[in-house]
Amino acid sequence: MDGLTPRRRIFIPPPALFLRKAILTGGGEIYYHIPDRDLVSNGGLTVTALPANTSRCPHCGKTAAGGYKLPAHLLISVLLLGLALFFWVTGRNRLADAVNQARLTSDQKAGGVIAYIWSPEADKACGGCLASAGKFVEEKKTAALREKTKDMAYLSAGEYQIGSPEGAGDPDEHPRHKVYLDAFYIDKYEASTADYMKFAAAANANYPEWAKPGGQFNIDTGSKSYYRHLSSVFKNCGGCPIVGVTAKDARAYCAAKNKRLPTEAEWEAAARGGTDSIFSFGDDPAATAEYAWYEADSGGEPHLAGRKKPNGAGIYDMHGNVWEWTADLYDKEYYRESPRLNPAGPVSGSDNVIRGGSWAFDADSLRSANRAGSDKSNDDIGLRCAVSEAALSETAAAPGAVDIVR
Ligand SMILES: [Ca+2]
Ligand SMILES: [Ca+2]
Repeated sequence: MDGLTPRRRIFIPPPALFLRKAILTGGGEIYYHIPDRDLVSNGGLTVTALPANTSRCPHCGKTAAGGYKLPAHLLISVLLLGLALFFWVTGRNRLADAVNQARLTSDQKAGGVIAYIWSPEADKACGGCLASAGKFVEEKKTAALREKTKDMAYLSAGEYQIGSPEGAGDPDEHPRHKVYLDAFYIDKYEASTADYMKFAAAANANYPEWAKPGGQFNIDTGSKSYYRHLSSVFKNCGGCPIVGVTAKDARAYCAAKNKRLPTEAEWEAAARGGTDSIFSFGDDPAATAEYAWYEADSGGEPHLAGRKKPNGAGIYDMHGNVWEWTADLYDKEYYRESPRLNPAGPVSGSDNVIRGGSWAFDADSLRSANRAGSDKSNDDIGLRCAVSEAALSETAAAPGAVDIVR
């Protein structure tokens, strides 16, 4: 573009005109929008020029020469932004929190309205489109949340009872106690081999032991045959749960998906699916094969995730198939001292908690309350991820993520 770089920074004290005109040194004129979300510290605004052949706002049909209506919503946002900046530059530190909140709110509202105006859904009479813009932003948020929680089960905030009653289970499951958990989502399925391998290949790191380039346990090139009995599963069953990963690998995989490992308490609450019984399907182990791959029906290998019946929360394979890493370190005394509110495990320990039993274990190991720990990967330890509802709403609500400038 002659005479005007596509992006340049100019000083326009807010509130500012929404559409501006610039004369090109090479001749002609262009119009460009001011995305007010790009407020910079010197009080200026970053502007981005529209293509040289654009002379009118594609939705308003207005040019800078004519007086036209700004959406009141946007005007208020810009004013709020200016006010926030004023407080900020005049150093009113005691108001810092309020000002930051005002800036954030203003930024998000303005971003949402601008995103709407540029969207195909926009009402052409965009001077008075606030209701439409609000609906648009709401729909975008809902769609983003739906996408982020696809194939996840929701557990609402509240009290959950975990552990085993006196006289039942192992010593480390006592006492049975109530914990309060904030709302969270947890994957309905164990992380699959295909999905995990995509992550490892993209990162070129965190490979499972059986596929580690040059590793001694590599099923094709390694000197140790530990994982080789599962070679056919690894190569032919992408939907089978990943195994051979450490707790550290598991954390990295979940982090790459903007998720995290569930805490041990979250895992047990999810596994119970609203029940206090030994298994999510009751107290009788006779029904185990309907819900789980374990030593009696697995044929000595993991199976395609999601093929057995789900629990009451719609989650599959919490009993069996593969053990699952949790975020917590293992301490056999932890249920005695665990805090009531969102317990996150002991601060030190050598093992990470694994839960749920596996294709290689008996029904007793699959009990909802059964606790175990490991300090290394194995051919029957996998994972699933979780995410706090609060963490999701923080990211899903940011309309600034929409690329609004053509
Ligand atoms: Ca499992
Ligand atoms: Ca145990």
